[in-house]
Amino acid sequence: MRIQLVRLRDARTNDVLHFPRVESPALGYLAGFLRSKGLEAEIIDEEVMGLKRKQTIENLQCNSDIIAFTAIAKSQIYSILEVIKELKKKGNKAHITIGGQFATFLFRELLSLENKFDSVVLYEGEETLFELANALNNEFDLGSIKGLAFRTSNGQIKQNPLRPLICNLDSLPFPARDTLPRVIENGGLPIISSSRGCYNHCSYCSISQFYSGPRGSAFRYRSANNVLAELKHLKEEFPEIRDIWFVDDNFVIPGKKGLERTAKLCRGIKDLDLGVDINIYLRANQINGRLLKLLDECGVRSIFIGAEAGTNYTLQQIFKKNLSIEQTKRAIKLCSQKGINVDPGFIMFHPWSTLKEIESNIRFLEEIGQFTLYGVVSFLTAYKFTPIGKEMLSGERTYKKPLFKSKELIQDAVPYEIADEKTEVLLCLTLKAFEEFHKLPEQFAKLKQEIRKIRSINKEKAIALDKEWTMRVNAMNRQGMSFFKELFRFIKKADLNDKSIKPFFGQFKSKIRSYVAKESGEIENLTFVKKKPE
Ligand code: B12
Ligand code: SF4
Repeated sequence: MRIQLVRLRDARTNDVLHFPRVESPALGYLAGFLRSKGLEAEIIDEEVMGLKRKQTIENLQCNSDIIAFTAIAKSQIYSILEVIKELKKKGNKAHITIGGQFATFLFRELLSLENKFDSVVLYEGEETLFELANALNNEFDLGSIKGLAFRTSNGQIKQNPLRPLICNLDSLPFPARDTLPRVIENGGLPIISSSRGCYNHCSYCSISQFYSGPRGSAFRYRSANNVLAELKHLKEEFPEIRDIWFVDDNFVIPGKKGLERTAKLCRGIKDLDLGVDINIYLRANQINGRLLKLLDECGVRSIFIGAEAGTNYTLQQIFKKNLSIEQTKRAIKLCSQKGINVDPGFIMFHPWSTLKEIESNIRFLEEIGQFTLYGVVSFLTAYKFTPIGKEMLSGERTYKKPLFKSKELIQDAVPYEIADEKTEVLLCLTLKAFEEFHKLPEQFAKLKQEIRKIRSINKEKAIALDKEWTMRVNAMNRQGMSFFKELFRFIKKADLNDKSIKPFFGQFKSKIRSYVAKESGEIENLTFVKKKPE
């Protein structure tokens, strides 16, 4: 039984500075699990492996029994559909399945597409995919596989009972790292997943929905010893790694037992002396001086904190964040004092935004002094399967529907317009004006990858360049904010029927264009990435 596990290339996230190129932990875990059961599993990661679409299709035309796709975003689905179409045209007979958050929540929409997916693996995939392989091998009935939804031969969609969540994460084999050498070569970094799920219920987030679907604890974590063993193994196998990204939604676990585990893990990492910088996610309310000392000592250099809003009303009543902006401010201040970089996630616009609120958001971001362009130019995606999306769809929360219906094949989010007319205009103009600006984070992301690459060759040079990089990125973010404020001030005063909007916007865009051109040239001129003559 041969299974191919596939991630296709896709438009990257705008937050390229926060999200470097990485492996797919999902495929790593699935491959590790299947191999531990004696099955043949191959990972095909189009982006990491640098495959052209044609090559991916050729790779998939090799008589495997199952082709299994992963997807976390709608845009990936379109690529997947394109590939399946090609495979079917070539007479490929493999069973085609898909898994992951997106596929789980939208399994009916996916299975109702004609001649595309044979099945969808719902929620955690390891055991279900293994059982699917077993069933296909032995011609068992798919109806007996917990956690599977499938299309019958006459096109009916069947959903089997859900499979409970894996209760002991330590029982899983470590993820396969097939693609890590390429990721490192490209200046990316390895991912560690030391827990699954979350104990919070923020209204815009899919995580708590995903892990509260099946029976079992919605938040589980691996023991400190198990994580340390993986880290030790990883460093032995890949001594060149200099950074690690823990993708746990909350690196610090609450409660007495959780905090003990966190402390044990941090001390263990310190003792391993890995010589790596660590990036983590934390909630602001968990941060205190004692914890920061622990984190600092084990090498944590960057913390992503979901700040999300600049007013307590939005934070608590709309985003249901169970936090206050005062807690966020305090947490960020403590991190800065310790010299730990903070990346505050932020959602500038949402369906009920007003100009007054945008003004408070600007004030908040300027006060904390840490913001990213991605956060300044951001808006809520109200996924259908999140609490806020469900409330909008059920009418529990009223919102302004757009005039025109979307013709998209798959609708993963609730389309909306901001009810306040001026704020809607501000969002539209912001998105348009900043289209050009996004070129800079892309360039900076590439530069960061180059810096990572030279870290093992010339550490001192890499540190100096990293400083220069941080300075320039901060300057770019400040400039981005300054442009945003200029647009905000104009819209606040403007009469929307006034003819002056068009000329102002034309000038504004060309100002952004010249800034981007100048800055872009300067980044290019940072000579350390000079190419060798051919
Ligand atoms: C690492 C990460 C990334 C990485 C890599 C993602 C990847 N998988 O390739 C990068 C940086 C590229 C990324 C980008 C984005 N991400 Co992201 N990302 C994450 C993060 C932090 C961790 C994911 C992870 O590795 N988890 C650990 C693994 C083991 O779990 P898993 O992926 O869920 O996989 C399990 C199951 O889902 C299932 N499964 C998954 N795939 C498959 C496939 C098969 C065949 C089977 C059988 C099973 C299966 O089995 C796995 C093992 O049990 C999550 C948050 C989270 N905690 O999940 C967000 C998250 C997945 N990202 C999210 C989003 C929105 C994005 C972006 C769209 C952001 C943006 N606005 O641009 C982009 C999408 C870019 C793109 N088109 O690819 C959302 C997804 C929301 C949704 N659709 O439901 C999440 C949940 C964050 C959030 N709370 O909002 N992301
Ligand atoms: S946003 Fe973060 S804290 Fe909130 S539910 Fe999602 S993962 Fe948990």
